[in-house]
Amino acid sequence: MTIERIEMALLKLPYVRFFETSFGRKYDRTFIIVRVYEDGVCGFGEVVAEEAPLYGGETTEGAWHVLRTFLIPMVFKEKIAGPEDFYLKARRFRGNLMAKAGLELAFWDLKAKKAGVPLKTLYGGVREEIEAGVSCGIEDSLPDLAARVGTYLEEGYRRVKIKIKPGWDLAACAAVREKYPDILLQVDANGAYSLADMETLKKLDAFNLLLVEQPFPPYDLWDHSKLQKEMRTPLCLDESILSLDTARAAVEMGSCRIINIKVGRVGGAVEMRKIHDYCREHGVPVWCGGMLESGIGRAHNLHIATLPNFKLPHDLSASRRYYKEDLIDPFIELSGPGTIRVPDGPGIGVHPVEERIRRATLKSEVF
Ligand code: OSB
Ligand code: MG
Repeated sequence: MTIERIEMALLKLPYVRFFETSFGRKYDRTFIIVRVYEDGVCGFGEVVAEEAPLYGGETTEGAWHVLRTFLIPMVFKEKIAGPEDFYLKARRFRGNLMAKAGLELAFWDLKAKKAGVPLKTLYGGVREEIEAGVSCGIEDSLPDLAARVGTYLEEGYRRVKIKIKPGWDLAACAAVREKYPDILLQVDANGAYSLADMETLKKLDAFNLLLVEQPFPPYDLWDHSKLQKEMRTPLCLDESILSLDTARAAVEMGSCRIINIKVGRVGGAVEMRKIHDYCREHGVPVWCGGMLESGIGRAHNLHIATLPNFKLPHDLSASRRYYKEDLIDPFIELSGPGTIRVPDGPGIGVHPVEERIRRATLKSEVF
């Protein structure tokens, strides 16, 4: 491969509705779209870093700096031949996993488009349809939360995740369970608790949850292992799992029984597959998390979720759950009750609409 051109754009898109987590309430998302060109074919990637370093340590402006100063010059100087080659050569730079993933994913899309196959074929995906799920933010009141869950169920979702934080946990679960005793339900704390909250967290066992996601901060693998021993409900790690090595440490320590894989968080699809394969060999199911991506990042996630050990419903919802004007044509929709059909065209299989990208662009740069 000889890459002719790389483009980066910083975009801002308003959410259809605010999204509140234990980090706070957000009304829009700022993110980077990366385009890689070869022989007139364009591969698209999305960098999932957010404006503020709350979920992880990276930021959009930091990722922009790392891409333009280190990763993109490396691609041209070292004649990067494809995604695996990029992965190996980019390892000399520490961290900055979201920046690396955005560019690596553009290489994957390009490679699949040039081969004329859907991206899932390169990954070894095994299904045409994936199990959708919806992530439900913190609301102003418990009745608002129950109503919001009801709306998503009417739209066809079968699995609901609710965000929790100290003071919005047991009562939130009770409010949802009272109205919907049988739905597939799970919770996500985004690291808002500590061992001092053990007694509250243990009470989550009463709500028949699929899993409890990331109760403690990212680096507290050991404390997660102590909590898991005390709980019947499986713990699932998100922020803590940054690589195959952290996944292996978490599984060996008993810090979780399920892993949420986000391709951006782990630095790209090569590392994603290593984690996937390790978990498969050790009987640890995984599922695909989301970062409220645009249709470009979400299409990438759909292909990833076709791998065999992606066994629980994902944080993958229809375009209209996130953005009024998603960047892609056609929009991603539920294809049946609680499922999404994976696009079967070449690469990610969806068409980013140039005009919509341009309208949302804050700045761009061509290399
Ligand atoms: O922790 O899973 C998370 C969104 C932004 C940052 C972190 C998380 C989330 C979500 C949304 O829960 C999942 C989605 O994209 O639907
Ligand atoms: Mg999470």
